[in-house]
Formats: sequence, structure tokens, C-alpha cells
Amino acid sequence: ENAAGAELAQEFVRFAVEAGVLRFGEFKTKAGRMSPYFFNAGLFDDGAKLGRLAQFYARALVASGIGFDMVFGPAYKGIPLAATVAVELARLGRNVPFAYNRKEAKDHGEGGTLVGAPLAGRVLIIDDVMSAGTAARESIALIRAAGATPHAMAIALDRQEKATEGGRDVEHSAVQYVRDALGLQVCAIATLADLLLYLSASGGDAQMHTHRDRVLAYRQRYGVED
Ligand code: OMP
Repeated sequence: ENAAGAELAQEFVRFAVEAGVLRFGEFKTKAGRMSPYFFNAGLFDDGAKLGRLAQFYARALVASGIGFDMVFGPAYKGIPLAATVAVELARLGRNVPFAYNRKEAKDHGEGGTLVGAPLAGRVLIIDDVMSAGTAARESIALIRAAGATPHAMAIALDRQEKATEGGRDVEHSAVQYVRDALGLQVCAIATLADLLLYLSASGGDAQMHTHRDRVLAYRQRYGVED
């Protein structure tokens, strides 16, 4: 991550905390872990917040230098993300086709499970958080089945924690798996490391200090090496 990316990540963590999207407390993750923090992208719940979120994705993507021919939003949560990011990319002079899928097959009308531009070329998948990577695998299969190339993935937060396989912890994270085993480029606006930096930089604030210690303990137990 370069200096501009690190700065953007700090700005994004601050925005997510202030918007109440990134919270501290006790949360159970999909993998059944008790986490001292949780990122709920569904709480970017008005036009201004969604617009800012899309700007963060677009700026992170441009900074990453990742090339792609179109964007894809996996149902359901990826759909508004990919839509708003496509709008923002177009505003930045990078207009690309946009598509998403339905979860249920339609039995009338236009049919099929894909909506929008035909899947073709290098596809960028846009999602919120990657934990175990289940959603990522589904999108990748769907894009391949359509004859296109799953090329990259953009997410808001990389939790940098051990993935689970068959209920057991493994040594790599889902992001590392998608990057190293599946060969996709991954662009995260921010990571667990960025969150820790943010909490550490909140110097005198005792509450932030407590959050930092809990997040550090969580990373100690479930975190992966970079
Ligand atoms: P995978 O599809 O298995 O990678 O899990 C991603 C999901 O984890 C998200 O869609 C959420 O349901 C959930 N999640 C968050 O959204 N934010 C978090 O901070 C942590 C999780 C989680 O449960 O791990």
C-alpha cells in the first residue's frame, strides 16, 4: 500500500466509524468468532453516505492501477455498491459496463439470472467485506460460466483474518486465497491494519485505547500475516 492509499484508508476508517458502519463491542461473525468490531455496510443508508462510499471505492481502484473492462455486483449487497461505483467511475472519466445477478431465476420476462451488460472481458467484482470468501467463489463461478474472466475484486474492508475450511481455521485469509489461489487482484479500501492504525492514532482517547487492545487481542488469535 502506498502513501496515498494509506491516507485514503485512514479517511475511510474515520468515515465508517463516524457513520456508525464500523462499530466496536461484541459481535458474532459468520464464522462464529466473537469479534470486538463489526463492519455493517448496510448502514451506509442514505444518498450522501452511499455517494461517499462509492467515491472511496473508485479512488482506491484508480490508485490501485488495476485494469478491468466492466463491473459486476453480486446479489444482494453488491448490487447498490457496483451501481454507485460504476456511476462514480464514469464521473471520473472511466465509463464501463455494469451487470448484476439475481438470486432467484425468473420464470417470465427477460429470463436468466444476469441483468445489465453481458459479462465479457476482465470483470471486476464489487463487494463489501470478505470473510470466508463464500460469496467471492459464487461470483467467480458465475462469471466463468458466462465465458468472461473474473479478474479483480474490490471490497471496502479486508479483515485480514484466517479463513475457515470445513469449519476449521486455516493459515490464510480469504483475500489471500482469492489473490494467490484464484489469481484475482484484490483492492481493499481499508484493512484491519488500517483500523489498528486509526485506533492507535486516536492517542488520548481512553475508549479508543480499549478498542485497540481488544482488536489487537482478536488479531493475535485470528489474524494472518500480510
Ligand atoms: P463471506 O461471504 O463468507 O466472505 O462473508 C462475508 C460476510 O461476512 C458479509 O457479507 C457479512 O455478512 C459478514 N461480515 C460483515 O459484513 N462484516 C464484518 O465485519 C464481519 C462479517 C463476518 O461475519 O465475518
